[in-house]
Amino acid sequence: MALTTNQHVLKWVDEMVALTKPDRVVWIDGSEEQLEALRAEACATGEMEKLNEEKLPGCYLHRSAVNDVARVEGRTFICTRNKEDAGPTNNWMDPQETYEKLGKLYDGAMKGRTMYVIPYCMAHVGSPFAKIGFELTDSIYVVLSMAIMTRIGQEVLDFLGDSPDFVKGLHAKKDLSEEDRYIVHFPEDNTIWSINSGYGGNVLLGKKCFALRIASFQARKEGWMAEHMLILGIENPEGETKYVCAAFPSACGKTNLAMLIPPKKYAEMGYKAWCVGDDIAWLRIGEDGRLWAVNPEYGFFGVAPGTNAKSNPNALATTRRNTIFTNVVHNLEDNTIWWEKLDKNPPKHAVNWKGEPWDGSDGTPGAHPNSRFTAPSVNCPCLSPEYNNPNGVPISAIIFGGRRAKTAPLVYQSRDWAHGVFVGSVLASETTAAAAGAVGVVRRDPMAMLPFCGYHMGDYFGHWLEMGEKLGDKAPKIFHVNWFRTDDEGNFLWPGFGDNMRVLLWILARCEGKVSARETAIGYLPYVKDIDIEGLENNGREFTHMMLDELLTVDKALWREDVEGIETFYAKLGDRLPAKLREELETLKENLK
Ligand code: GTP
Ligand code: SPV
Ligand code: MN
Repeated sequence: MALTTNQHVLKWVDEMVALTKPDRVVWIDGSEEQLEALRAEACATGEMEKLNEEKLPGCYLHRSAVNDVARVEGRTFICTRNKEDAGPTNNWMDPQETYEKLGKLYDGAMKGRTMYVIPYCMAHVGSPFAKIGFELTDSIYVVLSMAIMTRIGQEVLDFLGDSPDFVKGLHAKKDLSEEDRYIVHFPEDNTIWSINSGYGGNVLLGKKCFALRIASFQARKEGWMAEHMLILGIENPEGETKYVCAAFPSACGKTNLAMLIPPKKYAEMGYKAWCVGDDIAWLRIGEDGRLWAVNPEYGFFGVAPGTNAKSNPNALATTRRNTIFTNVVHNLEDNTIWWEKLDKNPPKHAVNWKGEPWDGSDGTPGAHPNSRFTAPSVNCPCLSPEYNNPNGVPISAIIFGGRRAKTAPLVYQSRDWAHGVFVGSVLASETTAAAAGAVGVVRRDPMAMLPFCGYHMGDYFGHWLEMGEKLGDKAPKIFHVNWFRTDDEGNFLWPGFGDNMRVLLWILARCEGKVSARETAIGYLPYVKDIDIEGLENNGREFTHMMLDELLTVDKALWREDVEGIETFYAKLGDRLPAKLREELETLKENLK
């Protein structure tokens, strides 16, 4: 039975039912009884497996199809009426033609299946940031994942009332055909159509599809920002907390930084780190003129491999209850799970992510490199007390970062907002397993939004510049970090993880004008003495000032090579590239002479 009398919603649901022809329609009210019944059903059909209730209470295992394990950027489209508005970095199709073409794929796609109607809210229900969406799906895995990742159910419908202001998402698993897989966005119609996938960012439509692609489009129109950013609070021993946002591309360390544990020395001094969000930030200018951020999500969809008691104990703790694991190893010895680098003891009697018997002896990874956990935010031991503040948290610094074996130093600061926008716009990083395709190829990923910006990238940069003008001297300071510099053998030169706190403290000291810096061709870099390396080790060796010095060098020859890449990228954006950024590029070239 429908749970709303909103005619806009009912009419649309009727149309989608007529199109996809499910046997049944079930409205998700968000109640625990309903979700529990769905869990039981998914276990009965084999869609999920219940894990050891004592060791992992409320946890389930799911395996996606082996040809469906990551976002598919080549199959992701932005369908604006005018092709130019999607811009050269997005795939585009004509909206009318796409409705017709995909309409044929959806026709009868839910025959013999159940359509679930999920009302969900991104950001806190009733807050100034809140936006409502519906996802129609024929996957219980999606329903249960959305119930973790977003605020769902009756309270959302009550908040929507009779308003027509909601995002219409349609997802059908169909037959998981790769050729007919489409993740399609119609930003001018607030509509998302996803078909032939059952995996994460392709099908949890509140996440990348709504909270970034559709929301970035809305944000430009409405004067706010939707960004691929974590939000982290650092509390000093005096009890004051400063917040930073950081945009790193997929699988480049957002969840890890967001749940950072301060090194022992700092913890003893009284420093604390608080996680507000690990993937997406919605930012608005507050009444005080500062930039405020909320995490629109309600859970974490985190990378499993590499998560362990040393690298990220908070993330690990977050996954110990009420979590869905996707494509990890199933440890049959005690009906638990495992993934690479969880510990040094792969289970002897296990099933790999493909569902095959596995014991780790043949050298193949047991968990898919993009295997994930879907865990409720409330589980996180370092969840910020401000997480539920509907007004969000004020942001002191914005940090861009990528995976760069060379070129980018450990940290540098932009000269001002416009230069910071330039730094973000030329962000480059090695590709990862989070998206289908080659791994380890350096590509430009502006603001970590290349796969997620719902409109023309040149206009997006323009929007950033405009936000800076509005913020004026209250604008956050903009930085760039790189935890991933390597030596010639490919070893990381920086210990990373919790020790990234040492870099954050320099960043915050800069924001407060408490530390000087040296001006270089690319921006302000720390003096070696200003980053605390006391007690620091890397790869089992003491970390020295010489090592830090190397991480803080700017190799002009490498940077000149980088400039060529920037020029190629900028040329692609044509005349929608703001003149200001072209000037910044000229300044960089001048500085590198
Ligand atoms: P998405 O969820 O795809 O957006 O990824 P993310 O940006 O949240 O990345 P995540 O924190 O899950 O980290 C991805 C990978 O990077 C994991 O394998 C981590 O172990 C590794 N990683 C994270 N932080 C660091 C770091 O400081 N140093 C090094 N060397 N590796 C790191
Ligand atoms: C990412 O790829 O940036 C993710 C995972 O956070 S997904 O939700 O699949 O996009
Ligand atoms: Mn992400």
